[in-house]
Amino acid sequence: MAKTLASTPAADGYRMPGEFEPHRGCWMLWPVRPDNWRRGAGPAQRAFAAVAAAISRFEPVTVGASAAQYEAARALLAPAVRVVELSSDDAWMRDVGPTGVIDDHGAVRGVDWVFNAWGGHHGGLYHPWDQDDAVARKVLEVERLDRYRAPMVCEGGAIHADGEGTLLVTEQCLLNRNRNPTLGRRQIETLLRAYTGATTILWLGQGVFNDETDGHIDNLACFTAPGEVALTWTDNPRDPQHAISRDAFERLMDARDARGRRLKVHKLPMAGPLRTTRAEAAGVVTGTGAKPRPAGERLAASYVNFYIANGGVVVPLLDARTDRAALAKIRRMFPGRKVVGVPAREILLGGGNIHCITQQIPAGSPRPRLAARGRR
Ligand code: KQY
Repeated sequence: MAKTLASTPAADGYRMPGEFEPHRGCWMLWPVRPDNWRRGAGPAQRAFAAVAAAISRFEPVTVGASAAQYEAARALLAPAVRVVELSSDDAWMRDVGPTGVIDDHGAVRGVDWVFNAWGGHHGGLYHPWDQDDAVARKVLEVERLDRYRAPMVCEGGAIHADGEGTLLVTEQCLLNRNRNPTLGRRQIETLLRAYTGATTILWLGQGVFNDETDGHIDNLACFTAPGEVALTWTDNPRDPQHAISRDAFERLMDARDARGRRLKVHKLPMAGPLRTTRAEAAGVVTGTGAKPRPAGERLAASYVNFYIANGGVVVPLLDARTDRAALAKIRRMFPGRKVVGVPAREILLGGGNIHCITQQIPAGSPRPRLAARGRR
């Protein structure tokens, strides 16, 4: 049985690695909710299957599906993709899955953050969310990895690590009263350090305009390597995203990471602006209490929401006018990795993108020191 540990990753010598470090594999969930995914989630399921197939070219992929959806998921997913029965309230594995942490001896453990559907009863996106909150623990059990239950609300999409002691976050999300109303900035920093092993927290301000997660960092900016950050960008001063990205750029240019380095920032132009069409909105069931998805709403489309796999990068294709330029830029950011685009509008319509629906498990083993001792 995977153990739940009472200590913290930092106290035990564990750190959150960069996503560009080696992975054991990737986990996803199967989308179903008809009040989030149009036309009974069929188009989204095909998009998720394409993402899983793309990632499985680089590393093992596991998809969790409910008992009722198991056969449908198995039929649509590529044979290389493992399907396991796993209950959830929706399909955002980045946020409900575990954050992997590793030590210097190759041991892996997982952090299980408290999840409240991006805001609980104060702006959260659906209710209930108890099955989502149980996902990280179940994934760690399947992976035979010991677990830390962090005493704070957080989501995997709210933190990006460089693996060398620096964490990138946004104030809009992590200081939001709908996450941890009794904790101030200093207390949140203390918990982030304890549960990710980071020593330096770099705070950006707002996330991508109209991002329903209260501004997750994973839609705005991410580390592409230690000392290097990709940032969603627009040159259009009339776009509300312009001031957000400019503020983030200035903070990044002023920052020093945990090793004292200045950051190199890669500006990645945005798609669109993109909006939900009338036909798309009409396909979503309303009146359940989940966040409505009206026609005309601006979508928080960002090419930064890519997944870095072993030897590859899987990038959302969002807009025929900008996809080619975005792919070319991302190829320059990741020399030595194969960059693959996957059509992702259907994922975007549900409120996130490829990074939001995936969660890597770092490479390593559950308890290598014990295993080594056993062999002697
Ligand atoms: O940004 C993410 N990591 C998740 C997006 C969740 C959207 C829920 N509708």
